[in-house]
Amino acid sequence: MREFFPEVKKVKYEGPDSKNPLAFKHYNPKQKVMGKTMAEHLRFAVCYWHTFKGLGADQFGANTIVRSYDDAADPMERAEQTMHAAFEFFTKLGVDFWCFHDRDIAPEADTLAETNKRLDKIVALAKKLQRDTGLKCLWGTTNAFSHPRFMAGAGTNPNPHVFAYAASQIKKAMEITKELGGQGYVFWGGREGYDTLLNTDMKRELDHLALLLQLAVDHKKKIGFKGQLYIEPKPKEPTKHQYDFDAGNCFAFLQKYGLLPHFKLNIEANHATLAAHTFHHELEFCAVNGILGSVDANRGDLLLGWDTDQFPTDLYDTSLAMYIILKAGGFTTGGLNFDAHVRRQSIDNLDLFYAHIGAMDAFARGLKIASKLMRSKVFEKAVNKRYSGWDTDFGKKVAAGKMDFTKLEAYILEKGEPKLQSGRQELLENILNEYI
Ligand code: XUL
Ligand code: CO
Repeated sequence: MREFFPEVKKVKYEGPDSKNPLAFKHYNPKQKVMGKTMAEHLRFAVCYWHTFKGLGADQFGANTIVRSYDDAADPMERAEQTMHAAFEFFTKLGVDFWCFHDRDIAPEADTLAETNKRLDKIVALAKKLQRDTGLKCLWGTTNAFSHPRFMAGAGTNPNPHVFAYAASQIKKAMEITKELGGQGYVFWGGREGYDTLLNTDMKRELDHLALLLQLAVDHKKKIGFKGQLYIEPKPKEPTKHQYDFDAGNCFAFLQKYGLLPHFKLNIEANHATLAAHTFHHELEFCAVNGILGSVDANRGDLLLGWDTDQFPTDLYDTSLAMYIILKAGGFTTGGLNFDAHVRRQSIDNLDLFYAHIGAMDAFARGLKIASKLMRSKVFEKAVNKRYSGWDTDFGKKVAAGKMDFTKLEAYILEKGEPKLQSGRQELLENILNEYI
């Protein structure tokens, strides 16, 4: 078999003192942390689109990256080579999962029937490679946003013909995800939003989006697909306003349309920051509402302010994210998918490895730090103390709704001003630094 990444044999754990840039310093897959191995906690996935199909192009210039698997003239031969290269990469890096869009793995043909035949061929190859390597599919998804037919949206398109096309694509993508044993299926509403309200019927678009998701739920049942469905919130890009703006928005939408029992969220760090939230805010919102599903692990750049999809390296982010994930009981079907791409100037194969190794180490450190926070209960104790008034007889009575306005007023008339307490933010931030 042709080797596409000959520069690297197998990335190994060498410990924090290693100076080898192609070794893990912190991610030791078999090391136990709070009763589970690091691999079981972190469930790392490589994404197909950025890692193998992203070749450095941006709005201002063409591809900068040349990959050896991309050299065949025939598009299907290219797709097959890319699949082989991908599994070589997954194996050398040592991740357990991968994620894909339908259109990443097989190029579109002239008709849907031909396109689906191409997909079947590639999926058979991927299935064989999964068997050979032990790799698993974390989730699949549909690209219903790149093709010009979807310029005005998929489910929210003003034209029902396009709605039907999107449905047909999702149908097939769910079927191949099932075929690959996918543990989940993601809906990212690529162009499910609007550029101007002057040409938009918002009510209809929201109803149609919900209908598309309901039809997907029905089809899932029909084919016996057991994976978890996720919605991935994002506030903008490519449209000015995306309907799945943030976790709060998705939660309200899912409740309104009775879809909540069928969906969890896939939280992407850079989407959180685009919505003017922190990554851990979005995770916490999901955790407290029981909709924390999976994570697209990346980061943005606050100075650039667009969806730069950089590899996560910030230990504050990874520690706080893992803290919330551990508090919520850890991943079940979800995991950490690196929805991130190397920079336009990072043109070497080695850069792909450095990027993933750094990100995996950053989350491994985050996991270790989070487990220490869990064990010491340092923040849990501080939070409990801050709310301890609610554990008194009076607090319990108020929380249970047993004190109406008149009784609350009588309480104040008798007791007067409350005693003020410090929020201790600076101290808590200092304590977090000690753990990091
Ligand atoms: C786009 C994005 C997508 C989804 C899958 O910003 O994050 O790659 O994760 O369609
Ligand atoms: Co994403």
